[in-house]
Amino acid sequence: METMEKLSSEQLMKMEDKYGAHNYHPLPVVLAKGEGVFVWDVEGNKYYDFLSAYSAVNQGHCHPKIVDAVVQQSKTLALTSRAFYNDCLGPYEKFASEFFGFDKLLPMNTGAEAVETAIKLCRKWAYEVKGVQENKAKIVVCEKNFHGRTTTIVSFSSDEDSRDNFGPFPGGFEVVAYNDLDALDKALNDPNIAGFMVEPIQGEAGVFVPDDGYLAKAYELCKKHNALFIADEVQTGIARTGKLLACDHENVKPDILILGKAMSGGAYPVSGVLANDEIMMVIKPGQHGSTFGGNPVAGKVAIAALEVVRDEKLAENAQELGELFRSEVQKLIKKYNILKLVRGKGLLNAIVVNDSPDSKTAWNICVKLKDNGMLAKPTHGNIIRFAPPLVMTREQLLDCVSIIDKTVAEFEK
Ligand code: IF1
Repeated sequence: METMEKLSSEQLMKMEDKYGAHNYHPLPVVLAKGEGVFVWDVEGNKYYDFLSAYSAVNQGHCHPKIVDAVVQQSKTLALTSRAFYNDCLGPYEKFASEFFGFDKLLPMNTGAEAVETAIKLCRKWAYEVKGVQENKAKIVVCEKNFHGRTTTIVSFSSDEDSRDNFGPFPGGFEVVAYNDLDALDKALNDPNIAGFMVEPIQGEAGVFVPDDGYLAKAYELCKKHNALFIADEVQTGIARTGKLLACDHENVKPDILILGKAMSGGAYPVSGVLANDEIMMVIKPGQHGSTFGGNPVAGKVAIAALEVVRDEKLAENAQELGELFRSEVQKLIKKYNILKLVRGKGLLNAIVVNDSPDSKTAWNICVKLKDNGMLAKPTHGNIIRFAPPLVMTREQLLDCVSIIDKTVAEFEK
């Protein structure tokens, strides 16, 4: 048995291949250390991280304040379950409710669990408050959505890989085109509709930013039809798009807010839903829960992670550096045929490569970016997502733009 400290990247990749389920196709790099915007592989090569664990590491890798919160609480009291009270949950619930401006928080662990919680909350509100016929509630969702990987959530996915051969599926979802208010209005015009769940920017689909005003008008349509507006901000939230929440760009206050990922800065699985009492209080004791949901470590980590976002002004930084990134990449698009367009908000951006969606070009560019010291990964086909930690400096961002420039030049025919 090889001793752990001597294993090379090659050996570690082979070990994962032999002993791990093949549910991912990672870029061929084995990371061993992270600090701020940087990660290092097993051999000590240094990279800029332009994925941030899919926007979970907004505060930068191993932020000392967040790590300290994990360590201190883990040494004190890690898990009580909700069978008993603990001295961390109330302060966390208060902090998060006030931080985002809602009456209450229902704490969970992963984004998918928070999405499932929002679905249950919305349906229960529909039956007990709106008066929808029992078992007839429907939630409107968007084509090309990504809300997680449970069987209920993938039941309304338009992505075959996410959905196929995982049935039979529960019903209760209507799919409409994203960024299409007429389609939404028609779908909401059904007395059994409980709510509309939407990503303010569709991340996995390829960083699709809807038209200005889409979220605000969608919210208005929900009010018109007495349906709940549910914002899945698991990926777009926590300062990623240049505001605390992507909904803030349009001053939309969701009826149910879903958060995850950077709620903990990537140090620990923390997620949850926020809502006001007329919605949140439909859940009574014993009707929902989770072993780890709202545990003491999660509470302390989340407070630390959110304080970092506030104190280090990460939303403002994301806004400023996002504009810089898109304007610099725009120059590269003029320079290279291989680059088609750049889109995004704040530091959630994507570059679309000028090639067919099933080409390997985007992947090959990412492998070359890796060799040049920068880690990014395609979302689908020819779209590469660029989402660095929000603690990046202007100089570091410009350094990365020059890495993209140098790398893309090698692909210019
Ligand atoms: C994977 C994608 C991103 C999310 C939104 C809920 C969840 C996610 C908007 C569920 C999670 C992750 C999941 C991870 C890769 C990543 C991802 F490529 F899958 F789609 F970011 F775009 N809502 N997204 O983006 O949260 O349960 O994962 O904590 O499954 O491959 P989770």
